[in-house]
Amino acid sequence: MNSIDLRSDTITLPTEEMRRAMYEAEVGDDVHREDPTVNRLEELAAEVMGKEAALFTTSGTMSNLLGVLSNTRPGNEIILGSEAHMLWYEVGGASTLGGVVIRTVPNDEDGRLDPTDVEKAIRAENIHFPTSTLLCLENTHNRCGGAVLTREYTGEISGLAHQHGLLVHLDGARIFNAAVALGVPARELTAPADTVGFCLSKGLSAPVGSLFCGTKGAVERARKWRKMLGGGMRQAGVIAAAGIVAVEKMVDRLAEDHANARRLAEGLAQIPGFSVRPEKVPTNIVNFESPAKVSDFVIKIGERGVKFLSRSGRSVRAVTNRMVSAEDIEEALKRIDRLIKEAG
Ligand code: TLP
Repeated sequence: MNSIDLRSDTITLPTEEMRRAMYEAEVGDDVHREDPTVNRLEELAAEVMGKEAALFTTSGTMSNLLGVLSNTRPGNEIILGSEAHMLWYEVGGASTLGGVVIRTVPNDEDGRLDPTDVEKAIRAENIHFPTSTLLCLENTHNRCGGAVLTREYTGEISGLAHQHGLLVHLDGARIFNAAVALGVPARELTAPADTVGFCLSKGLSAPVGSLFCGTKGAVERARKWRKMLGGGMRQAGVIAAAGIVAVEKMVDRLAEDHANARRLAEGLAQIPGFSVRPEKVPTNIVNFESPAKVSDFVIKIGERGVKFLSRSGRSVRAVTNRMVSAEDIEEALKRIDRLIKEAG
C-alpha cells in the first residue's frame, strides 16, 4: 500500500535536476559573500519579487522574523491577522526576539484584514502607547485554506498602512501559488509590500531555504540579524543551487497541485459526513471537517496510508504537493470512502 502524504507541501523531495545542480554547484564562503551560487539565487529572487535585494535564509520562519527585526525596534507594535502563520506557528519569535507587541485584527475566511479594523488598530500618538510600525500580510494564507490576496487588495491595505507611516511585510511563503492561481507575475503581488519572504522548500520542492527580499537597506539590516541568529551559512551554494532550479523550473507545476486540491475537495464533498467547500480551494490547501461518526479520522486513515494534519477537533488539513499525483488523489478518496462505509 503506497503512502499518500497530504500533511504538507514541505514534505516534497528535491528533483533529480536539483540534486545534479547541488552536486555541481560552485561554492564559497557566503558570510564573506563569496558563494557565487548563493549570490545568483539572491539576484534571481530580488528580480522575481521586484525588490532591490534578497537574502538567502534557512526557513520561512527566519524570513518572517527578519521582516520584524529589520523593520521595527523593541517596544514597537506590529499588526497581524488573527490567523497569521507568524502568530500561530513561529514560536512567538517576533515578541521574544524582536521585543515587539503583537496586535491582532480578525482575518476573514479569504485571508484578508478589514481596512477599517486595521485603521482602528493603528495607534495614535500618545505617551502611553507603543508605536505601530509594521503590518504583516500572508499570501497565500495557510490557515485560511490557501486563500489568495489579489494585487488590488494588497495595494489597498498596504496603501492604508503606508499612509499611517507603517511598513508592510508580506509572508509570501506560498506567493508563487497565489501568482499561478491569479495568472499574474509574483512581483505584481509583492509590489505594495516593503519586505517579503518566500519559500523554496514547499510546492517548489527544494530541500531547504527561503528568501527575504526588500530594499538594499532592509536586506543589509537583515543580513546582520541573520548572522546573530546563527543563520550565516558558509558553502550554502550547495543548497542554493536547488533553489535556483526551484525558482526557474518549478513554478508552473504548482497548477497541478491546485487541480489536485480542487479534485480532492470535490471528492470529499461526495462522501457522506464530510464538510468542505470546493469553491473555497483556490490553491493547494484543503481545510475540511471529518465526519463525527469517525473519531480520530486522521489516525484511522493514516493507518491506511493517507496522511493528513489534524487541526482541531474534527477539522483537518490536506496540502497537495509534487509527491502526490492525480491518481493518488483518486486512490486516497477510495480509501476514505471505504473507511467511512466500514464505520457504518
Ligand atoms: N508552514 C508549515 C507549518 O509551519 C505549519 C506548513 O506545513 O504549512 N509562512 C507560512 C504561510 C507557512 O505556511 C510556513 C510553513 C512558514 C511561513 C514557515 O516556513 P518554514 O517551515 O520554512 O519555517
